[in-house]
Amino acid sequence: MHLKKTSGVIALALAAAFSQAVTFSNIVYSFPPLSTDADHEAIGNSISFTTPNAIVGDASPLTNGTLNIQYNADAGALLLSIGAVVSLGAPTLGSGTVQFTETVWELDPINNVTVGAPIGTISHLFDSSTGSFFSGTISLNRSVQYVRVLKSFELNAPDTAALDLAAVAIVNQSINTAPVPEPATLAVLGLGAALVAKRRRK
Ligand SMILES: [Ca+2]
Repeated sequence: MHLKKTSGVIALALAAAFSQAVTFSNIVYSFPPLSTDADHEAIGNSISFTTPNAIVGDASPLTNGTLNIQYNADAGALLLSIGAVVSLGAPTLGSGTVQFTETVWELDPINNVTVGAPIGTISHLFDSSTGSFFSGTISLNRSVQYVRVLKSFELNAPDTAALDLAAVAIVNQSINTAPVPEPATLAVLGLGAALVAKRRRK
């Protein structure tokens, strides 16, 4: 009887540990030509966007433009934080700047609308002195299961005598959910079951 109960607890813990796949939907890229050929790949809790034509400056007919990536996510559990990684792919040169802003709202999944004010945001300005990589974590001011996320990139590279370039290439996102038992917790639960089994054998 006692052993059965412990096994049940372990089964629940394992279910919690493995039920964390995030569902991404309603992915919208705007605006062409910066968003042309944009694509994504979702793996587990993460999604990676590629934007091969998001480039302005001397290498493009454009000197400025905005690239937006929006999506909905069902975390399958309460969401704690969101990791945001931006890789420009090419260094920002000369007058080039990329203003990255990410905003997170709670989503009403039935009506496909946001609920109230944003629950988290992060921003970063790339220029010729910052390097082409940014990694940050968005803490949410309340835990929700459904979110809408908008990533906005304002690219600017007005022509100067120098080589001017601003581009965005790869944008990664990881969704951190809770509560997920850590391996140590599972090990303790396993040890408990082993002890119970041992006691019963005596
Ligand atoms: Ca130039």
